[in-house]
Amino acid sequence: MQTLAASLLQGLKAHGARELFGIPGDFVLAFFKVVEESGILPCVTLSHEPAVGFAADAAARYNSGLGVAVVTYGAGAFNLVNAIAGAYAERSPVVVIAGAPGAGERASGFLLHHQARSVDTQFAVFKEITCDQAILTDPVTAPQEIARVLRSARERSLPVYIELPRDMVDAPVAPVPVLPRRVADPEALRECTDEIVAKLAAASSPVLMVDVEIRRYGLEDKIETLARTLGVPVVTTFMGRGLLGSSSGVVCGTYLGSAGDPAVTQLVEEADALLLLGVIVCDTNFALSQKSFDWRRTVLAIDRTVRVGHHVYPDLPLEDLVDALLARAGEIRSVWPRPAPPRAAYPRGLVADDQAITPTDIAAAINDLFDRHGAMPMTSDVGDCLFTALEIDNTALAAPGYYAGMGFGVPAGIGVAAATRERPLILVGDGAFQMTGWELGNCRRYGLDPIVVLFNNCSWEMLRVFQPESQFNYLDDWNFAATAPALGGYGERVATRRELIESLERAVTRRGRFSLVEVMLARGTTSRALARFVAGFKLSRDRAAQK
Ligand code: TPW
Ligand code: MG
Repeated sequence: MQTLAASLLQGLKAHGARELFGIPGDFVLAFFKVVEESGILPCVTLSHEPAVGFAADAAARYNSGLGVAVVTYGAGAFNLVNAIAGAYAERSPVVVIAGAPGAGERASGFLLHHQARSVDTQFAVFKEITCDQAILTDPVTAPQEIARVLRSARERSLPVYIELPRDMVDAPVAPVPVLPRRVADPEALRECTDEIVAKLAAASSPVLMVDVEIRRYGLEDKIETLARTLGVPVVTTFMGRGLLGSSSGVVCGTYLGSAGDPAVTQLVEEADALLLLGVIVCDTNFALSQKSFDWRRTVLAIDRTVRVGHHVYPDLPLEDLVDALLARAGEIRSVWPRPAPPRAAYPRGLVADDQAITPTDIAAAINDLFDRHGAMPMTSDVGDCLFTALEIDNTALAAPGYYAGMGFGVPAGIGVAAATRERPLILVGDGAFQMTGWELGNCRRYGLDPIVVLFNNCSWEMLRVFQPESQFNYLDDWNFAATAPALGGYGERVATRRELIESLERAVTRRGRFSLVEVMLARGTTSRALARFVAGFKLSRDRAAQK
């Protein structure tokens, strides 16, 4: 027997969690005490719960494992809702551990502080944005409940919710078991694989498109082998940008319909068999498509369900499907007659002159930086920085390309730094930085030193592209670089290409504190991808409105 708090922490660790992110409060103080004193998992505290959620989400994405967010009841947990909604949408397995009133308090008849409507309103809200939940009120069943919920998080790669009433922290309980993963029914798997193999064998121009689930389930190496064995061209979705980044050149590019690289768009839209592995079928991934899906030519595997043409196979995990396809790859014609398209050429070789900076210049400067010093793991916020990331080499990236929650970039980068101990490069706009940039103030005490490239156009530029007539999209010029020293970092404001190159170089060579490179951009200077994306998005919205 050990305490429930210790059992929960050991259980999290046994299920692959490597650290916690959180903010304490009185309903979770006793649990935080166990966290600190037991040392079972390290804990990073941040300043505002949205950042806790983003950091835990990014840690899960980078580790292909569980992220953990620990918050107090009500005021803390409700602050986490948006980040968990985003993690749900983008299939990131974040475990929410929320403090709650103890049994005696629940029965007291008082409204409790931090309570919204009923005592269980918090649970009801999280039920909507998590795939499994447990309220740990019974020491006998708690270990099994925790095990079930953590298995759900891993199996479905979605957030889960564990509520820990504060009077339960020290309850003696058994250890948390690790339940085995539920595998595919062998007959269903065989039938499904037969169908896919037949479809591929009959195709003359198949394409493999990958999205985030292949990372969530740790399948990138296998997918690379599959793609090479079959000789099928691979593209990522917009949301899946950065996948297979460490493998040398198996990815042809990122599909973004009319806003993307025309060669990639043509490849996808003219494919006579489209294998979508772990792909979120959402508007940011597909609304800019010139053609609607022809389901007869499409295989879609997502959320433990495989759809082959019009046949649907439930309870069929992607891991099992990929293994089965690998085992059968030899049966499929391995080289299709048409050559793979040239891979996207990314801008490089930025000239150090006194010209003003454009978003493409930032991409070029970062590509050059990576050439000189090696690639860094990246996170990006929403805004033109994310479209600019499409012009940076296809290296590891975590970004909310579908849910599009602003404020993700900086805390996600902190999460990546804490979880991987690698040094991340964070891309963020001025509007998004206004939301969560302050979190950089937490880097110093954890010895984290991310490099932040802040795209300061004094504008909600992406919205201005949608609706140029609106004055509210003009933001003031905050002097972000000047705030960096107060937050324990270095800040430099750059306005010319020479300054940009030199500032990035200084940032890389200086270690131990965060570096903020505040890049001044003229309003109206956007990446080409952003302009084309917004135009295409508006078109598809108007088309949908006319239906
Ligand atoms: C939490 C809506 C999408 S893009 C954008 C807004 C307000 C402007 C971003 O400004 P920023 O970047 O960061 O300066 P840039 O390149 O466009 O200038 N609230 C949330 N999420 C979203 N997506 C919005 C509002 C939005
Ligand atoms: Mg901006």
